[in-house]
Amino acid sequence: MIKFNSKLMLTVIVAAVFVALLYFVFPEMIEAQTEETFVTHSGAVIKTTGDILDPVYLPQTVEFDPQKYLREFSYGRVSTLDDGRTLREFTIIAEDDKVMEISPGVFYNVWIFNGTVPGPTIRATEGDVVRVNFINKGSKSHTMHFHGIHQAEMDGVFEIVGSGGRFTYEFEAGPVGVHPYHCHMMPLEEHISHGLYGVYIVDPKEGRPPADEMVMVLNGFDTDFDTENNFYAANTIPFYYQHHPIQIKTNQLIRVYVVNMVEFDPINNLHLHGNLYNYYPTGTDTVPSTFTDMITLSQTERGIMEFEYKYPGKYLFHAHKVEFSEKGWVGIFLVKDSDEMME
Ligand SMILES: [Cu+2]
Repeated sequence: MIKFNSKLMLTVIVAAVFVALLYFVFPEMIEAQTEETFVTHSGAVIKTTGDILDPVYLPQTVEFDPQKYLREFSYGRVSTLDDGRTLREFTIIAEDDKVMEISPGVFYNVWIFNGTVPGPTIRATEGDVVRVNFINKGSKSHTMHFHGIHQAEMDGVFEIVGSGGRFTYEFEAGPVGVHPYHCHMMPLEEHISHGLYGVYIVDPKEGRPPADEMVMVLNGFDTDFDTENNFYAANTIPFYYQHHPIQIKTNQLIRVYVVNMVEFDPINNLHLHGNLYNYYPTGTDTVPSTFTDMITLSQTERGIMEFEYKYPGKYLFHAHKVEFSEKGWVGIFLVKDSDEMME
């Protein structure tokens, strides 16, 4: 039999109660000063330093910075052809053996174009010649299939590029708009869901009005291979832009090129808080088709959103398919007064 020392027990209980009471008397001494509070879409209150919830980017994994990707455009190596047209040359390397930390502690074998998911945002002006030197460094066959207008042999479907192979895609940029590119090997679902996709923007010759431009690829990851996504995001890392709000200015035209690359789920959508946007489906027209705060996109459907915020503050944007936003597809625009912004 164990004999309890009642005097010792009483001392322990008194000490424990005293420590617990301290929390109510001096809560600021116990709570970390760096914490921020977020309210999730379901109303749960989450405290986080932000950084803790991001993947840790171990050295052996793919490094991807959603903040950098957001506003990074690749215009290629530019030269002028004999006929006066602009040639834009890109080199794209496919790999399929890398591991990325999708969410803290969750590692997934990503298949990548130029080292990241999504691959680089390729940008050209209507009528330019786009030349893509494609190198397959993967163990499987891969291709690049661009949405847009081009010759059949440049479609990246029947011209299979085996492991170690190369292919040069060349076509005239068009039509104006925002298009996806992706691998088109079978099983297609597998090659896309592992991450072989990116955005291809064709600007009109006359350009678009100046704006703070950004790219959002809506994607998801099926990390347990049951053909259902476990994570959703705008630009790969779940909840990233909630923990690191996208800073924009009041009365500044914002242009978002949005592309839905989610596999397995037939639809996705995008809802903006405290505002509405002009929406250009596929970006092929210069006149918006609608002024709304909510669009629904099927697989590879895409478009351009344009809006300005009148009032400063924090505004959510997210999938109104609530399951997707609860699993990571949610972000915040932090709108600052134009004169407060440091440039
Ligand atoms: Cu592939």
